[in-house]
Amino acid sequence: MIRDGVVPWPADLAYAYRVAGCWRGRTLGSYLWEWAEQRGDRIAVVDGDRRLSYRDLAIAADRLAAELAGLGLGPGDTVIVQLPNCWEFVVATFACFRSGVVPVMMLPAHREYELSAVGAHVGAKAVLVPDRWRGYDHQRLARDVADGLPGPAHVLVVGDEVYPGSVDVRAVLRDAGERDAAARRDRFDACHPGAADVAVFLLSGGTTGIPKVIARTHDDYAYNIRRAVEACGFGPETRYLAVLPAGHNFPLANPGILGALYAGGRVVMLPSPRPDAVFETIEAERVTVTSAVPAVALKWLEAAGRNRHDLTTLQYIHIGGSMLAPEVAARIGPALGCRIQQVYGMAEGLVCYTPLDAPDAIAHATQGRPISPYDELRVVDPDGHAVAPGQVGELLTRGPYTPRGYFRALVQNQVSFTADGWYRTGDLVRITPDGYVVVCGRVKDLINRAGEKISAGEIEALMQELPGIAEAAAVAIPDPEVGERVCAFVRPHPGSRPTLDTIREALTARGLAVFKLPERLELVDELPHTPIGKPDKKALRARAAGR
Ligand code: AMP
Ligand code: DBH
Repeated sequence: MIRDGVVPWPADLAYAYRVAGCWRGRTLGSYLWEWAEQRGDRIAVVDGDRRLSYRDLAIAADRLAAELAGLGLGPGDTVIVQLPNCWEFVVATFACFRSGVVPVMMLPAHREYELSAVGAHVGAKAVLVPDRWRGYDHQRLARDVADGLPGPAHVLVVGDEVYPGSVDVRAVLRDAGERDAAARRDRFDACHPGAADVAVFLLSGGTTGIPKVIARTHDDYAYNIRRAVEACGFGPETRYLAVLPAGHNFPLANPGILGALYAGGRVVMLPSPRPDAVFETIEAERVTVTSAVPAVALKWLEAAGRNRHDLTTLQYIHIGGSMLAPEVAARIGPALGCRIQQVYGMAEGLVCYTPLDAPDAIAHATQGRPISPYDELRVVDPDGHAVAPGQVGELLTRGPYTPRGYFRALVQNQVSFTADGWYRTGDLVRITPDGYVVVCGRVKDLINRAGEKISAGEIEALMQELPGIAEAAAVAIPDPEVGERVCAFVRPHPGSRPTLDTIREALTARGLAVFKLPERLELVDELPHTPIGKPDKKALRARAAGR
């Protein structure tokens, strides 16, 4: 069990959440065979030609759980999961839920820098990757990461070319038949984690160089999923298309993959948000709902005019993750023949949805209201005092699915949480008289590129280490396509002249994910500073936007 480093809810509140029925004392893995029994041959997961019934999913998950157990992994051990959207992702997630092994959900775009830092932080005992993905050798990456971890770690690979010494996940799952299924079921029914234990580790975009890992318990995540399912009207008829990276909280659980399964619907896994692939799949699989960040939705909007596919089954698109202009929001539905539900959410917990039947004024111009009546929201000024109703301020939040701290982050938690457990979202919002949240901006120092949060501090720390760079600051530049891009301001050492290419190469060599690389460079003789001597980001942002 993982307890050290997990900040618990106060005991009286935990009791209240149980009594109120938020926390039901069940693990996410405990649902799997119940579903298999009730829904049997109904299709749960689709990935290209591959179709898994609920029963297939339960058998496969237990088979992989047994493999993890055979490697010596049990309750409280952690595994880095870095898979594209594929059926094996769903199986692996439930294999973890069944066996009590905690998955750390990483994105396919992450590289050695991120995997190593997070792996060390959680003490990962295994790394699960595809063999290759988009021309990149993830198997090799996993090997390097595993070798660099403080303790021994296994490598598990989904693919056709698995190196000796790694576990061939497809071979394991080929062997997952009815034989022994009952015995495995009994085994993992008997040896399961507790509902108050950590079910999954999610990553936060965060604002510092340290990876911020969020421990979500079975109780809290199951509640989050259930409420999101209700807010979005998911049911047995739901066919959810997962195109955003599956390990992200939004497509994973809001309501996303886990919500569609919880509701008895079907999940269609697609590893690319490209409009043609998406439109084709919507038609082929009669998809009813999908989710997108604004940058992706914009691509679909542009492509809608030349679409030749039948999209009439599509009822809703959930859009969230970064700012969406109301005028753009208003165009998406008509262009694709569906409605939109805006979502304002965070891996740290709180999730808001516009109602299914919201009038356009709300669906287009607000980011919705919290999914739980037990969510607490406060909007405060820079001194921490509540602003007048309807005024803009920073949003603080607490609730039954918003943990009270990051995992193993005593120092960071002093900054990101108040003493009485409110999470400082770093977002500027106002709340309308009828309780809808409108996101107006943010105070935290990050760059939101197509919904991927990039910590300015992380990029700055890495640039600072490069020879030739005396001082560096990273800020967002507005961009019509992806919302924001990273602009680096660099004061070089005398006589040195770094270029955008050399900086990008050096950061890539450090193992940084490509989406975080600066896309513009400004060389300066002097960086502007704030009175306490930090780079003046406000001034730099203005300067960057002005060019
Ligand atoms: P993370 O903490 O990495 O899970 O990212 C959550 C953050 O994404 C939020 O705190 C917001 O800054 C941003 N975000 C999520 N949804 C929206 C939205 N609908 N509009 C604007 N920003 C959003
Ligand atoms: O950006 C996010 O993290 C996010 C956006 C929408 C999220 O976590 C969510 C919905 O659950």
